[in-house]
Amino acid sequence: MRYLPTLTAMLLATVALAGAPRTVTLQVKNMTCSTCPIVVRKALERVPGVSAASIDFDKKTATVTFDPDQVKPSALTEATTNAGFPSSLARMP
Ligand SMILES: [Cu+2]
Repeated sequence: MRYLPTLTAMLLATVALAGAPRTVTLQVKNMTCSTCPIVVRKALERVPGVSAASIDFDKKTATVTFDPDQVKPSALTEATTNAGFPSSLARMP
C-alpha cells in the first residue's frame, strides 16, 4: 500500500493534462521481489509520453497511462524488456 500516495498524485497529474491519455495493462515477467516493481515502474516512467505507471506485484501487471500521440504500446513492452522484465500487452481498453 505504500505506492498509494504516489499513484494518487500521478493520477491527479494525468487529469490535469490536456489530451486523451490511454491506459494499457502489461503482463510483466521476472518480478521476484518487492524491489522489482520499482525498477519496472521507473523504466516505464522514463518513456517520453508516459504519465503514470503502477505495478501490481501480486498480479504481475503494470498499468500504464500514456499519450497515444507520443507512445506506442510496443515501446512500453520494449522498455520493461530492456530493464530485464519482458512484458506483453494484457488488456487494451
Ligand atoms: Cu526484485
